[in-house]
Amino acid sequence: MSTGTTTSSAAGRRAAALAALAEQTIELPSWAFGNSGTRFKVFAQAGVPRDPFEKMADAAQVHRYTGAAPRVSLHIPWDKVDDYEKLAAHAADLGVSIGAINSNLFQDDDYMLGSLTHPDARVRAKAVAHHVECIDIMRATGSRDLKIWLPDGLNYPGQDDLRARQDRLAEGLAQVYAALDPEHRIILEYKFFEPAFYATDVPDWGTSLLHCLALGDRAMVVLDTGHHAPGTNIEFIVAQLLRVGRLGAFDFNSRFYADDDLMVGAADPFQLFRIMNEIIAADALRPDSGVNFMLDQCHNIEPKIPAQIRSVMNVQEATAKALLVDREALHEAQQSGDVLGANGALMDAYNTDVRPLLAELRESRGLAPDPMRAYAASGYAETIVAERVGGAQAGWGA
Ligand code: PSV
Ligand code: MN
Repeated sequence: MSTGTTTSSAAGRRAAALAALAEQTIELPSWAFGNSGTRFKVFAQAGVPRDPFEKMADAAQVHRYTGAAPRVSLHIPWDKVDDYEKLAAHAADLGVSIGAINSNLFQDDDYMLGSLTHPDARVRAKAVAHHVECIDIMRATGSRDLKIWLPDGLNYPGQDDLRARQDRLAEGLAQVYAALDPEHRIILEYKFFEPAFYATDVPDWGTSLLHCLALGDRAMVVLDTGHHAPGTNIEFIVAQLLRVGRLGAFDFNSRFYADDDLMVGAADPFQLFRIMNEIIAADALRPDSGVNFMLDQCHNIEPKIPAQIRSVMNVQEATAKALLVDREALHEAQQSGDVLGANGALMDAYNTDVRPLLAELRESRGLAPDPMRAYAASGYAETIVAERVGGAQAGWGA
């Protein structure tokens, strides 16, 4: 990144921020475009895709107006198709590519008591085989990341042996890891509760990291921002995982109470800024840093394509603010014990209105300055409502 200006001046930081933002990419989840809801109700929306090909078309709209969302994660079996090369070619025609492949171990009756941790070896073998199938899909689609989130856990003390489940998990993960190609990675997500309420088998970053360390260099932790107890200092976890080179990806979303899967930056934009501040401080925004910035969201009551556009913009805004932090002033204040000065350096950046900067970035790349307005004016929403009549809409379980 050569800006020709030093980052010690405000103009230099602005120029450097523009250059870094131009390279930033955010991966979209295919399931954000399907119908979703809570355990109380899934609301169907008109125009929702009926298959993964239509999901790609909707995701491509988000990329078209933001210029920052060129990859789409798939969830298997939700996104099962007969011909994955054809799906990848369709994505490429639309200007996007296939990102992470998510295994799904939470919607098969066999997995009621666990998948890779299940007491029955037959069920564990089935879970491993599902991952091998996902790896084949990675080969056909050119995907790098196999994202694993296990719903495994216990509802009652004594229900199963906590330690034996960790051993079974380690064994199953090792089998999956052995099936990867050299360019592939496992990214292992943690979550402190739900669907299990007493004990989850991968509840926290420490457990995920321990399994990743045992597996090898190509196993990394996924941090889903909605998967922590209220009040958790998430940016500390980010800093710690970056220190040891094991932050593989984010699943960005917002939460007010549990794993709400709301739009990232909607509940706590300051937390998102603090997270991105750790990313920038560790120089981990670079496309080759190994951190995959993904969304994992569901739009239950709001229209899905603009909600994804808004989410990408929210990540860009938090990133822009973090890029504008005067790191020299911050460092100096930290070194000299100037508590208020250090805090002020962060708050000055956080309180900057970066929307003009991002509008300038978009215009310099031939995009409309306001992606939300440009999408609304495009008529795409009306077209899909008119055209997507009949068939079964995609959704959880579809
Ligand atoms: C689990 O809550 C999770 O965060 C995992 O990433 C799943 O794949 C995803 O949600 C489904 O939305
Ligand atoms: Mn997630």
